[in-house]
Amino acid sequence: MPPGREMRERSPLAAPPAPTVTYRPSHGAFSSHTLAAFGFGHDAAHHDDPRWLRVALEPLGPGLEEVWEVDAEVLSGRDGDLRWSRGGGWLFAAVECGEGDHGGTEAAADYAYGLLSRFVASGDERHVQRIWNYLGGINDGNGDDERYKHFCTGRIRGMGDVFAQGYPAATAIGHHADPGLLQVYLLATDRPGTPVENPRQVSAWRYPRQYGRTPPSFARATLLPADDVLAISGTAAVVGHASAHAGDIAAQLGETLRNLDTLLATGGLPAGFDHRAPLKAYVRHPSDEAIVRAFAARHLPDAPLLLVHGDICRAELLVEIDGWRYRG
Ligand code: 3EB
Repeated sequence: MPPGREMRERSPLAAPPAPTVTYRPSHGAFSSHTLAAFGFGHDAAHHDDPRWLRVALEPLGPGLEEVWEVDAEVLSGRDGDLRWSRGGGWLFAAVECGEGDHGGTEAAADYAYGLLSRFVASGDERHVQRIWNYLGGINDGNGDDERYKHFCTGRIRGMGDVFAQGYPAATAIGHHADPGLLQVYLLATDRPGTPVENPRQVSAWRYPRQYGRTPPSFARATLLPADDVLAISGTAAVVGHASAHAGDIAAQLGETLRNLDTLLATGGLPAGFDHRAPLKAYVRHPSDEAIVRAFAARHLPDAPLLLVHGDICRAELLVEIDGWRYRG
């Protein structure tokens, strides 16, 4: 259990509504209620707005944009490598940096998490619910020297005690852009959410030593403070602590769906992913796009789906899915 989790308290005040997350075809405009918007890959638009992030993952198929909207006016700004926006009790913050400027993967992760954790601690929205991490060459290096493992060590050092309420839900994926580019962005709010674990899986922070010196620090999902949205971490074919179905994309997709369904049930959400449940599939081999789309058409027919080319943090895993499930 992460530090301090038992001390989590519930606010008696009504929580502000969670951001809505939608996908749209490219070329959308920002509104005053836009908390953040994302383009994917090399062809994504450039906008000089702190709320805009070009994610270093190439879309497979149509290039969509992802938009987060809140029910309030949004303020935004920049501070060195960090950009932020806030409104209605919600905060978006993002750091992009070059590993070479910080002396490597571990130091860059420490730096990015240090900037984010100090920034989060300085405002009202200090409860981090969800965080995404994209780094290059995630599976390069052997054993304890794999770049993902160095990332995990730097991440926990840079986090400090800002995540003492319980780890946020997270995604960590390898990109194929500039190999030294590290992108980290988060969603935080002004009151604690509820971490949700998956009874089919060992909690990541309890992974045994074989997976690295520093276990990954994330929750499988977070029930956002109004208790009506489940923010779901990157979910793959991990059962217990082991990877299942090495090299078998179809079987990994089936196992991933069982894990996603289990998270909905454990979080108390209705079964199934409806038209308001945007999902993102990270696919290691672009040649698997058709298999992933056919699986989604059959088992997740209503959920908006964005496919991107990304490497999962264990070399034998071929696909990972994350997303959101709104109650109503
Ligand atoms: C797993 O279940 C797959 O290091 O932040 C999924 C989601 C995974 C987040 C992270 C890693 C992370 O262990 C990998």
